Amino acid sequence: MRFGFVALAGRPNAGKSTLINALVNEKIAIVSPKPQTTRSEIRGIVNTEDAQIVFTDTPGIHKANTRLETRMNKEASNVIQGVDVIYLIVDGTKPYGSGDEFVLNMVAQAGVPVFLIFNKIDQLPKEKVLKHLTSWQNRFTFAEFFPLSALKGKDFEDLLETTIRYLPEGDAMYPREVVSDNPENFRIAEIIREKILYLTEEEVPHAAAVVIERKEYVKDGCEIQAMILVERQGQKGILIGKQGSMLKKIGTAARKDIEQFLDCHVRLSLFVRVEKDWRDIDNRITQYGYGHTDE
Ligand SMILES: Nc1nc2c(ncn2[C@@H]2O[C@H](COP(=O)(O)OP(=O)(O)OP(=O)(O)O)[C@@H](O)[C@H]2O)c(=O)[nH]1
Ligand SMILES: [Mg+2]
Repeated sequence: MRFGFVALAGRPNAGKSTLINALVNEKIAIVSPKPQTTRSEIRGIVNTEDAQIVFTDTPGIHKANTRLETRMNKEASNVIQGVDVIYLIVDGTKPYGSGDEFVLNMVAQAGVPVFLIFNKIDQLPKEKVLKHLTSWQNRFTFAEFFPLSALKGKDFEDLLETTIRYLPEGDAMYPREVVSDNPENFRIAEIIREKILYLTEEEVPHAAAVVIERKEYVKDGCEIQAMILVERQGQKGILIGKQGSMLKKIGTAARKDIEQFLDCHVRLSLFVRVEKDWRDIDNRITQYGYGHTDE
């Protein structure tokens, strides 16, 4: 039996969360076209006949402008330090560029095998694959490389089998039926945040935090009350929308996904509150469950 940890690391928007969902075959991490979607580590567990792999999705590493972003980067670097293998996930549609250097150095310093996961090949013309791949391989000796599409790909068996060869002997840490160990309320809050990321623009999605204030199972389903925190009055106005139209859209989209996740009928009430500059206040960031905490 083999057991080990694998970190999914890379720049924002590379497709890390899409890949962890594909690997565990369940949507455990939210995904969006906007950078900096993931704010904290998300564990996903894969079992084969003779191995258990604990994958950890991490926030995309980027130049931080707020305390929240600093803590997101720290979360990623912290996860990278304690794993057996790192997947460096890159957007294969672009060749290696100067913006990739920081992340590459960071994963290289961890001193464990790094797999180059060359993602989004469904969008890359065949004649460019080799050119872009070579631009990466010239920079670092990757233990393995896998060109793939996290979004369209179906068969990740080869990737899993190769990964297992790099893991030590050991016993499973999680029971076989566990796919993710993130608390249920956190996953519900993340589903709501995903809809905000899709439906709003510019600063609004990045300034939004979601907290579940009440969740109660009743005889015909589940009642959930969630609070969306934003930094400014203007952002609150945008989130609520004309006669509550935006909040209604977010609520309807989120409710459908939450019903699927909890497998029951859901009544969802959303509220919006201004928590001025929360992204620079450590206590708030911790309270909402984002980024790395020192203690
Ligand atoms: N065409 C294509 N799009 C992809 C692929 N993988 C991810 N995407 C898209 O890329 C965008 C970003 O995907 P995410 O999985 O959220 O990226 P991430 O690396 O987790 O981003 P952060 O959480 O912000 O660090 C989404 O719109 C995905 O649908 C792929 O293989 N092909
Ligand atoms: Mg992500």
